[in-house]
Amino acid sequence: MKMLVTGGAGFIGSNFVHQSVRERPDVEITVLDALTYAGDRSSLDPVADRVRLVQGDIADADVVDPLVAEHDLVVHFAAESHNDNSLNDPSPFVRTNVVGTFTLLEAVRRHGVRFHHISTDEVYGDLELDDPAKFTPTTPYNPSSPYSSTKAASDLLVRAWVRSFGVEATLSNCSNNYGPYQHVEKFIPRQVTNLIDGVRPRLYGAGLNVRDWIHVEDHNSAVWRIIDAGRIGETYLIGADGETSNLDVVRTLLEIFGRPSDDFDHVADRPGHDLRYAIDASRLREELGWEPRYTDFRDGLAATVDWYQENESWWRPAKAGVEATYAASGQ
Ligand code: NAD
Ligand code: TDX
Repeated sequence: MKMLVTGGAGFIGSNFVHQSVRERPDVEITVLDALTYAGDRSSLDPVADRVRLVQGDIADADVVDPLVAEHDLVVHFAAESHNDNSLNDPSPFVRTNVVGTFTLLEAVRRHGVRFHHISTDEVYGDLELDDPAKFTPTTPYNPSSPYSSTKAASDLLVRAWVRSFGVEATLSNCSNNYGPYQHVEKFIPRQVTNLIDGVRPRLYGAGLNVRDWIHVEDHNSAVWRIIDAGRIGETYLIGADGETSNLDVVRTLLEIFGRPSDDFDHVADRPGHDLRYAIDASRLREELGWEPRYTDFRDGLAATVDWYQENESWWRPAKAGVEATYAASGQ
């Protein structure tokens, strides 16, 4: 099988490529990635001999169409992915997340190629802290940020291309991922690399916001279950019952680094900051028999800390610039 992975030089996409090389020796892999600030060619170094990397924009039909035509399956990770950036400049989010997904859909439609669309739980908006409900595949869409609204738009395009044109697509909406190769702009790598540098972690607002953390390897094993056995046109929510407040994440990191539990700073909150995300993954677990492997969040975090300690050359070049941008917004 020939598989095209968009965004395969980013955080989740590169982990997906590594996992696929390990576990699917029969799959030929091409990565299509624009290598924006968030994409890093070196994230694919360990598998470079097994993967073809094409640098290109998913919104450019002249690049996308002939490449899609050569493949049997497209797994679509490429996106502008950071909420804070989307508040500073939404424009690349509309282009990549909406126009890029549209461009890919037109190509898979033309060439009859199977498509899997990677999306986020943020399309459902947020929940109150004490709400017993979790997101399910029928929760109404209610995105808050430019990032999540463009992801919501992309999901709706995929659903419409399935219904109107018979495109063979599945969708998955996952909760917050953590693990190796995540950009230092994101919450966990930012705090881990701050702690390595002897800088106090930075919590937005009171830090009571809850995210439903899942290890990136578990996200990607679920994506493969859906590709293998998911029903065409269906949406699967991916989550591993990992609800944790930002404050508790920071306290756990401080404990791993042997620092006092109050050794952090509160900084300016994110405008429109979603309060809580929580995933009900029962369709994935019951229909497709998927189970997460990383069930102990502290162990997964400690392994992630080890990875950032051992791979400073990977993250160091981006660190100062990211911190300068945060400093300009009081964060
Ligand atoms: P990331 O920002 O680390 O990686 C995105 C990749 O896409 C980068 O390699 C970048 O170069 C590439 N890219 C950006 N614009 C492009 C374009 N126009 N053409 C081609 N390539 C382009 O993001 P991530 O965290 O790995 O997220 C991957 C996918 O998973 C996204 O669709 C995101 O919405 C979704 N998702 C992420 C999370 C999370 O916690 N990070 C959770 C749920 C869903
Ligand atoms: O320095 C920080 N301090 C802080 O308290 C940063 C960078 C973040 N935060 C908070 C904001 C969020 O409540 O931590 C939480 C997580 O923040 P991010 O890592 O920016 O993730 P989030 O906005 O929740 O979105 C992530 O999960 C869903 C990914 O970036 C998205 O791509 C994915 O769709």
